[in-house]
Amino acid sequence: MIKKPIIIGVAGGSASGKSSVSQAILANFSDEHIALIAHDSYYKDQTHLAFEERLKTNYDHPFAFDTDYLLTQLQALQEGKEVAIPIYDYTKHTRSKETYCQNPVDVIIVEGILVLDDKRLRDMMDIKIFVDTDDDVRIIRRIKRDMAERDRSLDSIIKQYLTAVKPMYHEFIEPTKRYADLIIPEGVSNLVGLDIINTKIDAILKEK
Ligand code: UZR
Ligand code: MG
Repeated sequence: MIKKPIIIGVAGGSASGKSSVSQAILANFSDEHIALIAHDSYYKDQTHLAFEERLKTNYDHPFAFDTDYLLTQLQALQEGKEVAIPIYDYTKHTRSKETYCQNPVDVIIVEGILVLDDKRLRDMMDIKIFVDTDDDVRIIRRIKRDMAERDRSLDSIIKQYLTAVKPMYHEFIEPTKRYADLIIPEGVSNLVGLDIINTKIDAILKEK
């Protein structure tokens, strides 16, 4: 393992293609060299709240995340320690009892809607990426994904989109585009953008 890992931030609106862009970077390395850490894993533990109460949480607001915990675990990885990362359960809207073990690696991708919002996180990143996908494409993808994978009804997705996802995108997520080194339109279908990212990662790895 090299001395200090490279940290790459991948931000963007919900269903913009952050996870797919991250996977495309991941595919170039073997598992022991690279890790994908989702900010979503650090949604605050809401186990003490009743399910109905959890539905009222604004998950698109910076307050919904335990970013201090993410920072602590990233620092531990930088120091060469392994960490137990929480696993979030979207169907229950809270942290599950399980964690997974992450070993120190050379490249860490930190992915999530608000990873460019916190200055401390930004300062740890070597490359900051914002995946920029049109709102209509994102809502269509979100409906498909949340019905298939997150156990939601069409009505609940639309309601959540209009009351939280859309306004919070404009208030908190879209403004972080200014901090990005690279803005990648259309996510994973942008092969030139992906190529530039991978070339830059290789260059940083060679420098270290
Ligand atoms: P991505 N989210 C939930 O719907 N429920 C939760 O318990 C936790 C998060 C949603 C969140 C956000 N918002 O838009 C999305 N809402 O997960 C972020 N409303 O995940 O970037 O993969 O779309
Ligand atoms: Mg995602």
